[in-house]
Amino acid sequence: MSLIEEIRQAVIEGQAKQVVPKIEQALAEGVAPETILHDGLIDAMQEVGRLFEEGEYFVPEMLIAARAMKAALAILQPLLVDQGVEPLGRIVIGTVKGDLHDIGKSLVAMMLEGAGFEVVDLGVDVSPERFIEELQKGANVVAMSALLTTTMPNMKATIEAIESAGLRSQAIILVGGAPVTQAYAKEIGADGYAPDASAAVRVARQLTAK
Ligand code: B1M
Repeated sequence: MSLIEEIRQAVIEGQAKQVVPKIEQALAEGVAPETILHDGLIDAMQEVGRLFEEGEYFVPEMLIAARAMKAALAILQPLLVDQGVEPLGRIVIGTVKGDLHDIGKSLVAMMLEGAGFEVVDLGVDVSPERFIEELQKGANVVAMSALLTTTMPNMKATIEAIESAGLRSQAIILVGGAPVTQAYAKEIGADGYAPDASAAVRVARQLTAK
């Protein structure tokens, strides 16, 4: 089994203590952090989702795998971000109300920060009011993540609340997350959509440069 496959397997099995030294070994052997992230970690979470769908995994197994993934991300974080770039804008990011998935959102936050944005990460289960508070404190981009089809409508509710607060013209709104699509982003009146963390950086750069 290749080292990447071992890392992938350890995340699927939720073995955080094994993942960390294996990643350190892979890095020492010259494997690119991006390869570890995509082929080892993100791929492992896809498999965890598949096992959950097929009834082989339940919520506790998903949680344990998520913990291993987070331990792995903590090692990769300093290696994945560019250093010393001028702040490009202030982004408030969060997973929308009712939704507790934080890995994808945290990855997007980490990449945006690395690309030179100032990032305020509100975490998960974020109400429209919390996003609005940060806009009032000077954020100019609202980045929302949703992983559940049942919580996607809270992106729309947040945009409507921002409109009602009279802040829509000051806010660039970016959305993403596994069930979210470009068409959905357009339908709810978001300014941008990104399918993954690297695309989120590209789209945020394009929108803030306008
Ligand atoms: Co949940 N879960 N989960 N879960 N979980 C999914 C999302 C699911 C697809 C699994 C499945 O059925 N195959 C399914 C959703 C079905 C649906 O709605 N269509 C599901 C379910 C049903 C649930 C519960 C309802 C289960 C239950 O209780 N019966 C429950 C809901 C809890 C809640 O939120 N209220 C639940 C709970 C959990 C755990 C807490 C156990 C755990 C989360 C732990 C944590 O985050 N700390 C968990 C996990 C781990 C998953 C899976 C397995 C993995 C998610 C993940 O971390 N992926 C997931 C299955 C899957 O995704 N294949 C699943 C890795 C991550 C890097 O990818 O988050 O997609 P992702 O982020 C990507 C892109 O989407 C994008 O960039 C990221 C990086 O490339 N992106 C953005 C994300 N946000 C973005 C924002 C942007 C731009 C891009 O701009 C702002």
